[in-house]
Amino acid sequence: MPKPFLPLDHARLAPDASVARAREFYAQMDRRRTTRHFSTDAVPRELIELAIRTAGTAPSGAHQQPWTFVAVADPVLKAAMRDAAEAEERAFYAGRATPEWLEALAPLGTDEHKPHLTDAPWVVVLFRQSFGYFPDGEKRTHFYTQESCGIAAGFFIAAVHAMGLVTLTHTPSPMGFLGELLQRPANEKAMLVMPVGYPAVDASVPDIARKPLADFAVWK
Ligand code: IYR
Repeated sequence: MPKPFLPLDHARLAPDASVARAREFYAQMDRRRTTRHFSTDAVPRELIELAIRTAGTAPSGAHQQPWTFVAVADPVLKAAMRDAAEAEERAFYAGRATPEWLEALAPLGTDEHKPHLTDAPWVVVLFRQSFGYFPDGEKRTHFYTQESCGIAAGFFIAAVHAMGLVTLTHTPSPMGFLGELLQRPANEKAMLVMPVGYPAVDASVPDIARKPLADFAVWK
């Protein structure tokens, strides 16, 4: 039996109010920067919960919501994640990465040291549920999980920024160690590691600019 539909809860804005809100939101998002330098200052769990709730409002393929956010505050676990990530990254920077890849990363100043994994008070790991289960335990195919989790990650990042915190989309590679350390089931694949916290007092960012609109928007 299909579920009944409900009326959409929507308040139409006057056109000038739309423009004002759009400008404000854009200006706020345009101030977001990725920094690798985190303060060790504590962040209340409620804020992380709100960011995860916000991520969970993302649209998803067949509304399957194929994501699991694991929020890690335990210093022992964070240290274990850092050790494992740095071991993989050492192999990456010392040979696994192609020269082209290393050249592309050079302006960002990344290397095998991942202090943010222990400095940030929270490390949130996004797992993609590549498939799910029906209530009777039968395997359930999930659709468009990469796209769905990518959108959810975007909402998470926007929520973190809106609350005055910073995050970093860290992609240790390969990520298999995360499922093991965090004891996730086989249907969950680690996708993104996002330390969350305040920036360090002396946090810096690379001197890079965003593309002009004309380079990424096409009008027909
Ligand atoms: N996973 C490595 C390398 C890396 C790759 C990309 I693409 C980046 O945008 C940044 C880093 C690391 O985390 O250092």
